Amino acid sequence: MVQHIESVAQWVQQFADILQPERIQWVDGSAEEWETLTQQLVDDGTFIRLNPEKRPNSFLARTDPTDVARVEDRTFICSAREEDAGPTNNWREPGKMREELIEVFRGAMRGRTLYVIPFSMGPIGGDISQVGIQLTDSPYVVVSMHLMTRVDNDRVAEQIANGAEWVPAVHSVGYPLIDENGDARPDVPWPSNPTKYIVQFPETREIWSYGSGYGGNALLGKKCYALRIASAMGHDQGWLAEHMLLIRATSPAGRSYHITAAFPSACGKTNFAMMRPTLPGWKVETLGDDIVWMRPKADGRLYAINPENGFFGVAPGTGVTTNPNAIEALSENVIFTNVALTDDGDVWWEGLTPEVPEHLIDWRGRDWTPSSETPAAHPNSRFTVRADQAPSIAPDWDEPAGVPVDAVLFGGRRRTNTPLVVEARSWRDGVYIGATMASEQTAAAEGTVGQLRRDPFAMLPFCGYNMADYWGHWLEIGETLGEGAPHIFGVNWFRRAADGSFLWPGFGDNSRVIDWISKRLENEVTGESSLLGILPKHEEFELEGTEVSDEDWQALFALDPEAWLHETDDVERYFKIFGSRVPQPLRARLEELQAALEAEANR
Ligand code: GTP
Ligand code: SPV
Ligand code: MN
Repeated sequence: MVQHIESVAQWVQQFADILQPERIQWVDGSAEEWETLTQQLVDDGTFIRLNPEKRPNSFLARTDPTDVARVEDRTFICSAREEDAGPTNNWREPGKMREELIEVFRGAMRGRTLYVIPFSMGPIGGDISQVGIQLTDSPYVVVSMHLMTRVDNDRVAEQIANGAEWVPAVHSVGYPLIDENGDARPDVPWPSNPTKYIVQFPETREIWSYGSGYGGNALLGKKCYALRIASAMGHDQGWLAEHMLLIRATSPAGRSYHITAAFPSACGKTNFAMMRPTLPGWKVETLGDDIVWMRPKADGRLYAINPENGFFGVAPGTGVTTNPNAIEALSENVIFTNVALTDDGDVWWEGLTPEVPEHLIDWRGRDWTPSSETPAAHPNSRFTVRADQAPSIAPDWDEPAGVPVDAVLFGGRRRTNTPLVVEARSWRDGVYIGATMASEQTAAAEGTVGQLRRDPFAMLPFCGYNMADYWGHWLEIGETLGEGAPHIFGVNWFRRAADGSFLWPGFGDNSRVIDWISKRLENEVTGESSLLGILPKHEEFELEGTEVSDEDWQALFALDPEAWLHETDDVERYFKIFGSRVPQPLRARLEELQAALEAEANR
């Protein structure tokens, strides 16, 4: 048991002295623990138990309306030197931040239970897996961690006893029930604090989170560990931690391809990962929907695992037509957060069904009818469910060895400019596509929805060190892999026609893009050379069964050199903020592209 491991026991005691909880509970991940804690959450008003006839063992939580998404401006990377965090991260001097946080944490758990959660990211003991221990005062976090990670006291203890490095992660919602004078105050359904801190110490591999109970702010195995801390570990140790989905696509000929794809938050990872292909004969199996860890292995290939155990998916837009696999996965044992409640005790959100219920209780607990002016579910409302409940899950999805990656996709939400699909001519060009990705902002984080921002590798909020060094790390991994490296593609499902409609049907029809990619991997088609890379020829691409017209096809790939020169100017400005740390090969690619675009514009 982890409580018998000296280093763990000492660390827990050290924080218990600061946090001053009423009691300590060592979490074991058992079914009984789930039963007890979910019932306690119901009794305390945090959870509403959904109608068991409709959705057994499932719950709805409504958060405080000020605690609904990741808080990027309160996310800090505390490396010893500011330049190692880089210009895209909020940096704080580690010593100062530690002092500040200890004061913030002092007494933060008065009157509450401190839960100690031993967990593994990835199958316990796997050679790409890693363990951690999270402290939290939120039972909502404990039961969410049950679904999202492998919580197991004995087996994690065994790993640590055998010498595994473990990441300490401290979390408090920052709502003590007893103040410093000893006076009690009542609890609320969603305790949180207006002041928030999401803090990573990448060099000492520590996570300290305060003030939020929501998603990536509070489930510390996810973005904080599996991306921010793990990306720094990967940089030091020669592997990659990425904001990517992972699938196996099998062609009508029975050939399988492992594909990862980095899309920014709320840009289609979960949907792509659970796709039902519309193209006859194709099969897609889900391995992961948000994060992958990848390591080059002795055979010269890049192997990937999904370090998570569940899906924390965007609810709105998830429906029977768009993502039937997700809908089936959600039939039982689900935690829903900030969706609407139906009159018969079930859940609803925009896009779940074509018909809109006559009456609902919205995510804030208010009566809602179709004439209401606000959405019934929060745009960043989510479901939390175990991965193995998806009918599309690959039978070997939790094999510790991982799968060899054939193709890596980079894509954002772009109304203009970016083509449906383009293949990079080389690893370098692929890294350039990843490094210069941009996307229109979504509701997944605080900020202005719709605003275009650079989001390199979909890692802008998640890279635990200097982004330019991260690009360099990708270039080095490419060198290590050589011939065995996956092919890299840029994709964009979100290009719009002049009338504002999507040019591409998306969802299951994205299998058509996979089909073309597979033909490129097999060298069955040549594609067509363009300034940006290799584009599909019309006749190489399966469009039958879609309503994509010749005109739409042209528009999906239209390349306006003037608009692209604006794009490369913007990249030039963006690279400048990283100074001399931008790897030379990426500068060279930018210059090449600029020269080619200028020549094209002057033709
Ligand atoms: P995070 O979990 O926040 O990282 O998001 P995600 O990348 O998993 O995005 P998700 O699959 O949940 O999709 C987000 C939104 O994009 C949903 O509203 C989807 O309906 C929409 N979406 C997903 N795929 C497509 C697509 O191919 N075309 C279009 N037009 N919309 C899509
Ligand atoms: C994202 O924003 O990319 C998410 C949600 O997956 S959260 O876990 O809250 O970061
Ligand atoms: Mn997702």
